[in-house]
Amino acid sequence: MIRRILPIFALACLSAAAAETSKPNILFIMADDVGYGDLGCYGAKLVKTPTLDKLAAQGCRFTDAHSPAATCTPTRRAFLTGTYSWRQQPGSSIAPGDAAITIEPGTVTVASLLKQAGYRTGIVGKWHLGLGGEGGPDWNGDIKPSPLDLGFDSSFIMAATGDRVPTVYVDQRRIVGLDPADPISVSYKAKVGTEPTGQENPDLLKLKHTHGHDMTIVNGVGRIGWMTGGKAARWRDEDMADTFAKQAVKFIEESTQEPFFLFFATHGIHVPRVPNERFVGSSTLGARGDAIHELDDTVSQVLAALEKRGIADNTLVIFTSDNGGVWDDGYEDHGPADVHAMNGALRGTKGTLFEGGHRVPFIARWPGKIKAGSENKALIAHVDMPATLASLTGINLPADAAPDSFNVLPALLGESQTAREHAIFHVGGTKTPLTLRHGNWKFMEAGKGGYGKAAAKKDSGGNRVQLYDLSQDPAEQNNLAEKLPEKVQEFGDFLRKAREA
Ligand code: NG6
Ligand code: CA
Repeated sequence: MIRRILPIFALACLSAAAAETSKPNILFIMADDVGYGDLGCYGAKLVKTPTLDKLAAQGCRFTDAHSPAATCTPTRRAFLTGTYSWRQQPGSSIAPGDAAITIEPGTVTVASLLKQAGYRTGIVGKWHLGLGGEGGPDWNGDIKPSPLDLGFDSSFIMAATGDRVPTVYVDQRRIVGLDPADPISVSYKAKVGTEPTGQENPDLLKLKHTHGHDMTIVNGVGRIGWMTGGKAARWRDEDMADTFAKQAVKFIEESTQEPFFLFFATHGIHVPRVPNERFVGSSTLGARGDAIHELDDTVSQVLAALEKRGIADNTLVIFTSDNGGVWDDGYEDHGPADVHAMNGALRGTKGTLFEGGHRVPFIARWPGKIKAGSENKALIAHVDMPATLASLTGINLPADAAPDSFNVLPALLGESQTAREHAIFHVGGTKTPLTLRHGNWKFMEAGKGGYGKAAAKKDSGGNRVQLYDLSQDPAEQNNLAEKLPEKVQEFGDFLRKAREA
């Protein structure tokens, strides 16, 4: 597959990196829907992100790092498995909240590799990769398979997203605080129980939806999907960021015997954006801006736990986002439009093939190993983490594992300003158009793509073949496809071959 036809320079990188192995703690923070322009250190002026700006000042800020997809589930699947999610179902598109597990137990993951390297492995936060066997999870019993069957020793998660039922946390294999006398039932097909819904009882909503999200109301917010029961176990959205931060801190505090790997997947700043009371009104950008402030605070709580244990110098911290920024993703929780360039100067949003859909902030700090205040232009993607972290920790990837994962360790450590020569992205699905980055070229297949409002506006990237030269045209304004048919042919062939690999 693709890794086996790596250009020579990348093979050279593999051997260089393999020589330099060590076992720092690894804290991988994946935020949700944070755009390329959403942080102070990436140019934001109207929100304040002092913790993340300091993290960047103490480490490296990547300017061409990508989520493998422009939505959540396929990005996370690719990050964990090192396989592009457009290659296979399930898990190539946004998963419903009651989906069965989308990664087959036993698959090599970044967690299973690090476990093999002697790490204590944990996940805290948003999972959104399905749970349970065929037919989905048994919400009232042991939830299996789960992250615990994919290389994680410890797991405190929400099943999907804040806007999807069931609105509960899962600790190891059980729903937290579930009263057996009030079992949960969940459906994505039809209403269950008699609880109010956004569609039938809009007067009960404290946060209005703009599209979708009109099913069961929990905590004054209409959700995707219906649920009933489990009253005592339901979360309060306002406490979610703190709940996850506390669990991340607990994991760090308890990991004293071995080095740890923590996949900390914040829900911030995904919809519904319902930040804690102490952040409400803290920005001039409405709930979306307030949620960015809350996210910065979440990161500060977790970084403080490293300091408290005196292990910050021996911890590789990565902060990134699972896809680009989006303004209205279904609720009136965004504030004024057009005053904050959430994806910087990039075109497109979450759910599109343009750079704004998948070029994301990526900050890496490892004191003494990664130069403070540095910047790196290398093309890298989350799908590279299995090969990269395996190399860092001296683990050999099995031949058939993580086929799309490149070892980008030299770039991560600042020894190189190049990494991948090419990378492929999609929005979601296996039959939707792909987009290719090849050096500074950006090529998009024709066809229906995109999601939500972006698709409705036909600004999703699909529908026609597009070719941009990002070195001259970083905002993808000047489509060169008609002028350069030979490039269109070359890159079209490249993607056709990649699909067959
Ligand atoms: C969409 C939702 C959107 C968000 C997204 C998943 C509607 C109308 N839109 O289907 O609100 O939940 O799925 O986001 O329901 S992601 O970041 O987890 O991929
Ligand atoms: Ca997301």
